[in-house]
Amino acid sequence: MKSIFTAAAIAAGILATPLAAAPHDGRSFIADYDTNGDGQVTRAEFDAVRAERFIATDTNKDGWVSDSEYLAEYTARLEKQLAASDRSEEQKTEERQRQVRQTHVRFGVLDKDKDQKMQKAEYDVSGNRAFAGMDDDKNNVVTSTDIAAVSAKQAAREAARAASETPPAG
Ligand SMILES: [Ca+2]
Ligand SMILES: [Ca+2]
Ligand SMILES: [Ca+2]
Repeated sequence: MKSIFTAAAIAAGILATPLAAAPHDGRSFIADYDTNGDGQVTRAEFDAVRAERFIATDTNKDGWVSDSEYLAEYTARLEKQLAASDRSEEQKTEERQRQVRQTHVRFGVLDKDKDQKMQKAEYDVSGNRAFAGMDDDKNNVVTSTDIAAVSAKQAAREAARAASETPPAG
């Protein structure tokens, strides 16, 4: 039963969400940031991982992240996902192109003062938003209960959107 359920869930996930959503999806959120392995992410854990990631992404160590540094970090993560996926080479190429475009757009949005540099403060704005988006009960700890609540809300929103996009019959 378990394996059937898992396969169905994976299939549903692939159909429902583009690969791009994967790094921000609930299960990977906990996997990414739960450094002490207790199944939940505190704000302190989240901030520590983000701070490390910012430093790692700033490969030339000039204190800010450039568009190309940002893209390189994202591409490395994307390639790992693509390697694990069973998409065709053609689909993977398409996905890469799409993701590169989106990553440039995202960089532009994050770079609030438009100096072509992503400073730590700008990076933290997106981190704050990501954490707040997952922390459903706003107690500064993201648990599997928060993730379930957020996923349910997201599914409801998507269902509502799908319904509104369906042209009326006749
Ligand atoms: Ca933890
Ligand atoms: Ca840099
Ligand atoms: Ca900037």
